[in-house]
Amino acid sequence: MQRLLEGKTGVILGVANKRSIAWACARSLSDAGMRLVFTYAGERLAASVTKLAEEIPGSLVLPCDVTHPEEIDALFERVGEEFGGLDTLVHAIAFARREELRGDFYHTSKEGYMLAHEVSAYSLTACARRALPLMEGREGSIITLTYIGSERVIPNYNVMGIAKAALEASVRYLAADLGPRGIRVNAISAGPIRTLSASGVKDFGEMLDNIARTTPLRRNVTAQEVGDTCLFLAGPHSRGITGSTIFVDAGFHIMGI
Ligand code: NAD
Ligand code: 0WE
Repeated sequence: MQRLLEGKTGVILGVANKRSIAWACARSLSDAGMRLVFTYAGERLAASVTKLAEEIPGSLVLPCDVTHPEEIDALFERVGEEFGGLDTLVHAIAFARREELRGDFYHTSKEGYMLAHEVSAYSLTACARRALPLMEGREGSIITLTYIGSERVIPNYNVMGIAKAALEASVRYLAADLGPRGIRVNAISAGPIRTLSASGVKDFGEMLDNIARTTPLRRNVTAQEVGDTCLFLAGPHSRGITGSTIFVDAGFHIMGI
């Protein structure tokens, strides 16, 4: 492995356990030499994230629930104090209330709609704003995770699809704002992967089986494949790419039927 990211620093939001897509991103970035800061949302996750981070030498673990703006402030303040700058921000978080992810979309409550957007879409902009002074002039890269439910109707994805559409549009507006300051902003649209967020999703197993039968690659994607695309987007090989949504979905998005 080429140590392409030696001397670089990254912040990763969204590790809950070892199946998290954020964890696969962390592995890929760390293998390339990047020093990492992990965050956890709520004390309930502090111990498990701290334990996982022990596998990544030199990493730091800090709290950050994105519904608490003062925690986002404190995170980037601390990163500035510890490292004096930042090269990569990986945003791999999403949340909607369970009851909003089943049945008809039109039942979505105002509170459920707002919460899904706050955590899953607005938080990217909230983090980017605080990261900006640390990332300026360092060929920085911001990476977020999205899903095709933003552009096609996926049964039960509901309000999360609307939030992902807002997230992808945010990527484009942020890319336009931050490009002149040398910061790129992109999204990875991943195919379905069994993670904590996917557990309990109705008919998830059926969805995976259907994809394995119909995608061009005749299989599902792995978190590691998403992690390696994150490595590509963080590093110099993607230096000409910003504002894009890159599909890591075994080709699912090109199919008509
Ligand atoms: P995951 O459950 O491992 O990760 C979701 C993370 O969001 C958790 O770490 C959780 O702590 C965090 N989070 C929730 N509320 C938060 C808050 N208020 N503040 C801070 N963090 C909060 O699941 P995952 O599948 O790895 O999800 C990561 C990202 O990948 C999400 O954006 C998800 O939409 C996206 N994604 C997942 C799939 C899939 O099939 N698993 C496919 C495409 C995209
Ligand atoms: O973005 C996601 C997961 C989003 C998610 C999942 C949950 C389940 C548990 C957000 N919030 C919650 N809240 C909970 O309480 N994915 C892309 C994975 C996913 O979720 C689906 C999917 C797929 C794929 C939900 C319905 C249909 C398909």
